Amino acid sequence: MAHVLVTGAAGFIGSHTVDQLLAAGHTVTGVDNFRTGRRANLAAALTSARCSLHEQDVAAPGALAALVGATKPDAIIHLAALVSVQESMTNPDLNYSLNIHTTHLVAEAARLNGVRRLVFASSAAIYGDATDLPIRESSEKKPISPYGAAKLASEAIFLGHGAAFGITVRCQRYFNVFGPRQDPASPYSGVISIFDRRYREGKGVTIFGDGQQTRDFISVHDVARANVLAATRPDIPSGVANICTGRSTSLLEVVGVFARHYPAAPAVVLAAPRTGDIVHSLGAPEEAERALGFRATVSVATGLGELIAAG
Ligand code: UD2
Repeated sequence: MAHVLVTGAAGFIGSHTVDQLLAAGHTVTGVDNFRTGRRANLAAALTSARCSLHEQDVAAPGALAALVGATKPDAIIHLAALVSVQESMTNPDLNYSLNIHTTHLVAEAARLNGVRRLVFASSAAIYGDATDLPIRESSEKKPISPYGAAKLASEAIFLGHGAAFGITVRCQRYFNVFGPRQDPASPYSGVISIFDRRYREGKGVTIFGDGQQTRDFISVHDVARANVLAATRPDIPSGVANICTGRSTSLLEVVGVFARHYPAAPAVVLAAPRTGDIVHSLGAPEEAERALGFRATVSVATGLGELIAAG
C-alpha cells in the first residue's frame, strides 16, 4: 500500500480521489487552503485513521517542502489550482502564481525529499479550440487562456523534473468532468453542475446556442480512479494521457435526462451562443488505457442519475 499526498484534497476532484485512495487501502495526507475546496467534501474520508488533512497554502514558500519532508509520501497528486478559466482571464497574475509557480514548488518538494512519483491535474484546455476530433495527445497544443497555458507549462515543469531527477510523472488531461461536489457557483462553472442546481431549485435552464454542441463528459468517479492508478500502479512510465471517455454527448441529451427527472420544470430557454465557445470537444481515450490500464466506465446517463439522486 502506498502513502499519497494530495494537494487540493478538499476540492471536487481531490476529495473523490482521496475517497478512492482510502477505499483501495492507501494512506493519504491531504493538503488544502480551502480557497475553493470545502472541508465537508472530506467528511467521510476524515473518519479514516489513514487520512490526515493539513490546512495549508501550497503556494506559501517552503510550506509544502516541509510537509513532504515530514511525511515522506511515495507519491504526490497535485490537484491544488486556480480552477476557473474565467478567473485566469481576469487575474492572470494569480493564475501564474497558483498554476505555474506552485507547480515548481511541488516538483522541488518532490525532488528534495525523494518522492518517486508525481501526478498532475492537466486539462483539455491545453488543446484550445482544436477542431480535428478526436483530440489525441499528439494533437496541436494551442491554449487560448492563461489557464490552458499554465496547465501546459506545468506539464513541462513536472516532466522536466521527472526526467532529470528520476521521478515518474503522469500528466492527466481531464476533459469535461462532472459529478457530486462540483461547485455550480459561477455562470462559468461546469454546465452539468449549473443545470443540476437549477433543476433542483425548480428553475429552468438556459442553453447557449442550439444545444447541439457536444462534450466528452467524464464522471468524477472515473477521473478519481484514473488518479489512483497514475499514483499507485507499479511500473508505469512517465507520460501524458487524456482522461476522457471517447464518447460525445450533446447538451440536448443532457437536458433530456434532467427533464425526465423533473417533468414539471420550466421549458428550456435557448440563448445566443457564448463568445469563444467551442462547438464540439472529444478526446481519444486509448493512451490512458495503454499507459495506465484506465478506461472510463460510468455513462453520462448513469452519472447524471447519481447526481440527481444525491439530492
Ligand atoms: C470549458 C471551460 C471554459 C473554456 C473551455 C475551452 C470549464 C467549466 N469551462 O468550457 O472556461 O476553457 O472549456 O474549451 O472548465 N452552457 C449552457 N448553459 C449554461 C452553462 C453552459 O448552455 O448555463 C454551455 C456552454 O456555453 C458550452 C457548454 O454548455 O457550450 C459546456 O460548457 P462548460 O463551461 O461546462 O464547458 P466548456 O467545455 O464549454
